[in-house]
Amino acid sequence: MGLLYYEDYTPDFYVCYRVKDVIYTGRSQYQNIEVIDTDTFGKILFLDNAVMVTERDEFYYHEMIVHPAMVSHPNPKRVLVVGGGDGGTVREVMKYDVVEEVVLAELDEEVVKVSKEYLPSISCALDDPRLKIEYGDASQFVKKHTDKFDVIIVDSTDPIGPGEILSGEEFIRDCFNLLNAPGIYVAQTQSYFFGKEFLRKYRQKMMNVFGNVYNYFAPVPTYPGGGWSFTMGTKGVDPTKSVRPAPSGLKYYVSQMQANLFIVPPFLLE
Ligand code: AG3
Repeated sequence: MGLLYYEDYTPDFYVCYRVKDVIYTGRSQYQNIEVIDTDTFGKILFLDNAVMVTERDEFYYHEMIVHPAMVSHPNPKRVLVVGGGDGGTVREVMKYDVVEEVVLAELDEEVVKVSKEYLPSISCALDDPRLKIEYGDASQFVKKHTDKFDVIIVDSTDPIGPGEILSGEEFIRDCFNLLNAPGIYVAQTQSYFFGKEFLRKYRQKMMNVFGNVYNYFAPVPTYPGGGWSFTMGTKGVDPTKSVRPAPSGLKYYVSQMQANLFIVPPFLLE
């Protein structure tokens, strides 16, 4: 079989890859960082044994965490990206000319370095002059910062280890306070098959803070469960209405999705 790499998402469900090449392995102050090469997915970035991005399927996730918010906000000039050190989310945000400034609040400088070195098609916008990178704990950043944002995108790791604090109600509230009106907050909220309970709790926190909550879903072939959830809260924006076209050349998101994006599958409604 050759060398195998796997992500053990639950005790009895693993996602496994045949390795063509191990490109990089290292340990930062915060986590294990690994990049492997595979035939089907190209290069894959793992953080603490969880797949963050692959070259071939990252577009589903990055387009879907970014465009639904960016097409429906009336004037998204300042955008905060929390996590997302690989740069994929920043790359999608930078496709809008209306964007004047993006702040990337990333915990781990090593993730940015490794992505720049080995994942150029994903990290390519990390040198955009509109970007400012703030390294360190994003939960502290959102507490201390007062200069507000129009859109906040939480592209975090799973809610265990370093990413855990980013799914707490306190963090969501600090983001709410840092958001302009009109404003949109959107976060990745895990597999909607395995993470049903997490999603239910997250929705409750959003209701407590924003008083509204919108869920939408997208396929991500390499994320455990295959279908990923996103959770959005807004201040004075109706996210079912697009007010600007999506950038041309996208591979998954199309504007026609927007009006029906927030339909929840019946098994999740109970
Ligand atoms: N953001 C984290 C997605 C979580 C994936 N979880 C997993 N494989 N267990 C990914 C960073 C992409 N910019």
